[in-house]
Amino acid sequence: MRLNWSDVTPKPLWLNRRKLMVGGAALLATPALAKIEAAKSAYSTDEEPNSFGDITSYNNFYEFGTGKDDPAAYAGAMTVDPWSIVIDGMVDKPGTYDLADVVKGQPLEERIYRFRCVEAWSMVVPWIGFQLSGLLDRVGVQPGAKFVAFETLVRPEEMPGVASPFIDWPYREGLRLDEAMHPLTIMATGLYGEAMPKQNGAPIRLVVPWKYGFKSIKSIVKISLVDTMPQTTWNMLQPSEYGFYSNVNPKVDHPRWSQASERRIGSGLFGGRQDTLMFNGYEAEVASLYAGQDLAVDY
Ligand SMILES: Nc1nc2c(c(=O)[nH]1)N[C@H]1C(S)=C(S)[C@@H](COP(=O)(O)O)O[C@H]1N2
Ligand SMILES: [Mo]
Repeated sequence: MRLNWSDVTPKPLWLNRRKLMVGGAALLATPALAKIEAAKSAYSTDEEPNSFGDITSYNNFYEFGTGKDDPAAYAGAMTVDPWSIVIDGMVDKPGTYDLADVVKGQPLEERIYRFRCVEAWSMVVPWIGFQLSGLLDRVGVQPGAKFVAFETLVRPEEMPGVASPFIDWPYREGLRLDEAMHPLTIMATGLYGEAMPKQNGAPIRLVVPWKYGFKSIKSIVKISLVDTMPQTTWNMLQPSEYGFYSNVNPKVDHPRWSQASERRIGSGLFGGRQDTLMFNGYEAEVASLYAGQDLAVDY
């Protein structure tokens, strides 16, 4: 069944979003996005999605600056067409793939996921995407591959933030192969039924809903299948605070703050603090991946 985003979004939100668009702020940040049709996924939470305005105006995308409003202000300069992704390492079909070729044949779904930042705020986002496993199956993962490494675009002339050397660009992230193959792990190409806004990681980004938000790397240009644990940006910056796994875990505090609760972004109806759930509420689906691991050691 083919659904439009307005069919799968609760009406009050849809109206609210119309108002925001008419109001101008969201419109300025996200001009002329292409509509994407996608079926609603059974993996969706039934929690209320945040507004399009919240999702596109409160962002972390350090390539455009460290302020929450920097991505909405500056990501518009990023060219996302043409876009290609290098897929290399231990794969049967390595190469430089055009974005259209990466997406080709992958069933797009709307996945309404909880999304939890390590800074103890959260949102609910109606992503559009496909399972990373579908792409990995297509390029053929070779025996011996144990991890997947990802890199973001670095284009200084379009990204004012990369002039700051505090991050060793490109932004990088990684997953263990079983995490990458998990059906909850998606490559997202849009949200709210439209092509991905640039501040959210256009044209394609990772979304791993049971991990802290920084694992969900944006604007991906390289995917490598490797046999050793890859370096990741936040682990390189501060290994005592950010481990490779970075599973949402209310029982393992960040050294400088508690992870027991979170602030749901948004005002009025959707605002407020709530307890953080183990694996961000996806415990039933993913806990078995970590059987036998001490999550205080593998944080
Ligand atoms: N390339 C890149 N990807 C990134 C980041 C970044 O700075 N650069 N920030 C991460 C962090 S800390 C979070 S919380 C999420 C934010 O995603 P959102 O802006 O779509 O909510 O993106 C993640 N992916
Ligand atoms: Mo984050």
